Amino acid sequence: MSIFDPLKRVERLKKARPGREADAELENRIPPGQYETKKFPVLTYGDTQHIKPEEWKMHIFGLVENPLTLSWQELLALPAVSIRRDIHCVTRWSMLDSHWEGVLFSELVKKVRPAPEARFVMQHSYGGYTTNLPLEDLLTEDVIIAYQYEGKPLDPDHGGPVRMVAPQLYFWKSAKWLKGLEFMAEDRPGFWEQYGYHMHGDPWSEERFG
Ligand SMILES: Nc1nc2c(c(=O)[nH]1)N[C@H]1C(S)=C(S)[C@@H](COP(=O)(O)O)O[C@H]1N2
Ligand SMILES: [Mo]
Repeated sequence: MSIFDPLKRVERLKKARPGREADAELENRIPPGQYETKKFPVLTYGDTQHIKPEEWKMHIFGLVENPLTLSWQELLALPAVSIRRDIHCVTRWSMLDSHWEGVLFSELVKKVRPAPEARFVMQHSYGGYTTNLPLEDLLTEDVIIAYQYEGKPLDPDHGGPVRMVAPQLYFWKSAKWLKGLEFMAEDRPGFWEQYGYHMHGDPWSEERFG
């Protein structure tokens, strides 16, 4: 495990100011308080997980009519989509035009059929990380369960073999090494949310904490 105390990390982050000003031309692309990075940082609390694709499984459970366990082969057999989107980390970096390939979350939703009372989803990762978000936010056309980044298999550091990519929210809402999607009626805080991160996390309205 990491030597950093999550609570201390959150306290430090709350005090931090943007290190640099965002480029004025990028005003419509870079949310307030963010700056652009060209390289793709790795942000993991704890250890990188090393999961072989043939051992990877994902359980979709909770308030669904048809709970499902997906293998790597089954995931790859579903229709693939690619997205090109900007991503924003609450530690203030934004990376533009990242290119991902995977399966639309809404494709999986069609298979499991959420119960009418399901309104939130908890993402569960290998290694124990969790993060929660409203089901509504996951149903947009560019939220994918990703297995490729820039045309290559997803590196373990970035969550390979399979991670969530929900680019419209701060990137902590996109679990790496995804192994479970739990449909819930009530919202419940995930890992960082328990230490004060926002339950929703929209970067445009700076839903960082609270
Ligand atoms: N399982 C897991 N998923 C995670 C994290 C983590 O520590 N563990 N960190 C989150 C945070 S804070 C961010 S910004 C992104 C970082 O993804 P990256 O390392 O590919 O840049 O992953 C998110 N998903
Ligand atoms: Mo982050």
